[in-house]
Amino acid sequence: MTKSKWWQKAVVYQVYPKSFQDSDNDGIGDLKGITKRLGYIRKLGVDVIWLNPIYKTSNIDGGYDISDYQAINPVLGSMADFEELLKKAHELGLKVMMDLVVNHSSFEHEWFQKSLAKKKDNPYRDYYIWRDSVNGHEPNNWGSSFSGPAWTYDEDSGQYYLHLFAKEQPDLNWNNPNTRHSIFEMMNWWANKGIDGFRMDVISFISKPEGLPDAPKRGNAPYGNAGALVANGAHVHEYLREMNQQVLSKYDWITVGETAGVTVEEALKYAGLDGSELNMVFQFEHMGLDKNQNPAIGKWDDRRVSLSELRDNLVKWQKGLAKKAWNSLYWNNHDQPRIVSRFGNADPEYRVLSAKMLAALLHFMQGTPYIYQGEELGMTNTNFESLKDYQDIESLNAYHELVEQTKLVDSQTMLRYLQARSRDNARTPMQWDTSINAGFSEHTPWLKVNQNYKKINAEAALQDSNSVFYFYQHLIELRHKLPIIIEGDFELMSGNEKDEAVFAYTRKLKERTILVIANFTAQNVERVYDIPSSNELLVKNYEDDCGKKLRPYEVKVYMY
Ligand code: TEU
Repeated sequence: MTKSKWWQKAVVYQVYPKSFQDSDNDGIGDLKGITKRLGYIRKLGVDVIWLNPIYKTSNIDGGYDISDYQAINPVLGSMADFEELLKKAHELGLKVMMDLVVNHSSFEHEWFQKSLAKKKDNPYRDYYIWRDSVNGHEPNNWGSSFSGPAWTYDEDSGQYYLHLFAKEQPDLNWNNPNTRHSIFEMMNWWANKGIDGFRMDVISFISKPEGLPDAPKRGNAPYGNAGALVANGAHVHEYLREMNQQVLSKYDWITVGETAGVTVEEALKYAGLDGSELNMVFQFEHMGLDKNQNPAIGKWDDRRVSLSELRDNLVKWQKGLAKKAWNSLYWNNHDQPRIVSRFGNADPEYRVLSAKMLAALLHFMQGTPYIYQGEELGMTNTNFESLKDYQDIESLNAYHELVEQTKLVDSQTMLRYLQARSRDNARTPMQWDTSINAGFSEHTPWLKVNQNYKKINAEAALQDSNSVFYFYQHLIELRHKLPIIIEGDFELMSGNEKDEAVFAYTRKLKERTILVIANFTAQNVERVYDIPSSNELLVKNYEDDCGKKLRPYEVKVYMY
């Protein structure tokens, strides 16, 4: 491997601004709140903060509906607050990565407002994707990711516009060179502010297929699955190479594409080590393994993933990108339920053990790790009992579509599915201490605080040397210290391929080996691995080492 780049050695911490820290007691987190907590993030030892969108927004999808790319959402603060945050972060040695949402804008964005006028010489019409109706219907059968059709009719101009997400999120037309130019200009404007990179929202969707044909339906779903058809479109790599030339190549940035529908083959292009497109991508396959077996129901379920399936997938990505492209490593983000509840065990007896096991398993793999706020505390899913507690557009629309319209799921079952998979599980306020609303705000928070905050909070974690927090801190320190974690070759332990309880792999660099052994179950199991005797454990989540016996959720990392 050639000399590693800084972002290959880095660890990223994701902040969902609305839910991190409220500084003005309106119940919504804000930029000043984040600035106030930079010391905490620094203490964890990460290198980069990724901020979910903080721009002016119509606020129907947690800020992923941007109405002005160059203005700050006033609810979160001002441009001066952002500059202060950036300056303080840099003083602490933390880089700041912004969210770039340019598959679509908000319907309130000036470009879309101008686009509405259907005049022959309207230069903005073609910034979005407008089509005539076909036989009095939508131009094709595509469904929106948030339920319903992906097309909305505009009475005044007599055409439909495309929105792969909510109707308030019209898709930008990347086919139009002027659209691309405006986007690149905006990115350069942020570069001048001194930011350190971009996470690019659904960037795999920007090139739509020629002629916009119907998409295959999943089972008896009401609409065609547009995502599958649109992902990795014919021109996406061309557009990203153009972006790279016009913007990215000028800066020493970190860039990560959120690439729903990405395959290993495609990732080799998006995230190739030649640097012609992006640094890395978020793949989604391991987040879809526990989806419903009825494709029409999609992600909604509460079943557990099998270890074999999870391992097969992670190994495929480790091996598939090795020496050719770069992985990102994540268990959580603002769209996913909490990992300790999902792949671990949130029962008080096992919560800390399983959170540590999952952390170690991921952090010794090759790639850049991302930690989502609260993951370092072992925060769990919420247990909202009523639909009224949810705020997320995806969850609410899915409930209406699946329970009320298509009746594919009954209401009790759907409430269980929401508890298991709703995006709101990630978005409940950060748990800082035992004071009112977990120290997030003195005002009632925009989304209910998880009731377990008296036990699970940052203050308690910082006082407990055995906490999940210090475990993550240790993993980050090791990554910064040991090149084998960045560069070592990944290999599954032989015989581990079908093991339903234990995941065991090695990393190797020159004469050195790291061996990771993780028990995914709440049972004692025995496994014998051929390792040199008298080895000190580099990382462990129990006090001692019982040799071949692995206790519930035990993880052991040897280096020899
Ligand atoms: O998510 C893109 C995406 O693929 C989602 O459909 C994701 O799979 C889903 O939320 C999981 O349930 C991005 C953002 O991360 C998300 O928050 C936005 O809502 C979405 O784009 C639209 O901008």
